[in-house]
Amino acid sequence: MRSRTPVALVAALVLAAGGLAACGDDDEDTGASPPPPAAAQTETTGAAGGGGGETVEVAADPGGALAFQQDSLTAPAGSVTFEFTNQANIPHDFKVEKDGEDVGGTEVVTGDTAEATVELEAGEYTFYCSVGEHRQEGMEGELTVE
Ligand SMILES: [Cu+2]
Repeated sequence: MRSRTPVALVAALVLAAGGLAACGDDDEDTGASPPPPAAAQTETTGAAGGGGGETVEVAADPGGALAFQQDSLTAPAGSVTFEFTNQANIPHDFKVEKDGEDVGGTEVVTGDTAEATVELEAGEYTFYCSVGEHRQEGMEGELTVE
């Protein structure tokens, strides 16, 4: 007389149920800056060979506030391309400064994007908007190059 209890089947179900519970590590939140709202820009990794250099995205407040969406930026030393997005109806640009001297930046754009490639050495920089009083109104931040 053979036992036909489907032991294997029961075991499979138990395993499956157990597996479902095994997710959800608590990731540590880095806190600080709020995530840019739906800046869903897929990074266009220019498949064009060579070129090198990193791309850093930065955006002005799309709602028209005199602010960048980023308080601070980080970039690797070397050739860095800043992709600046200004969806607002107000002209802005993106400038990079070190020790009070401009080292590069984009043209002024309104409802558009602009790019600037800047050679950066490790150190602390400031980025800002050079239009009108925008910088004084808060359109500046820290750029750390490492
Ligand atoms: Cu501005």
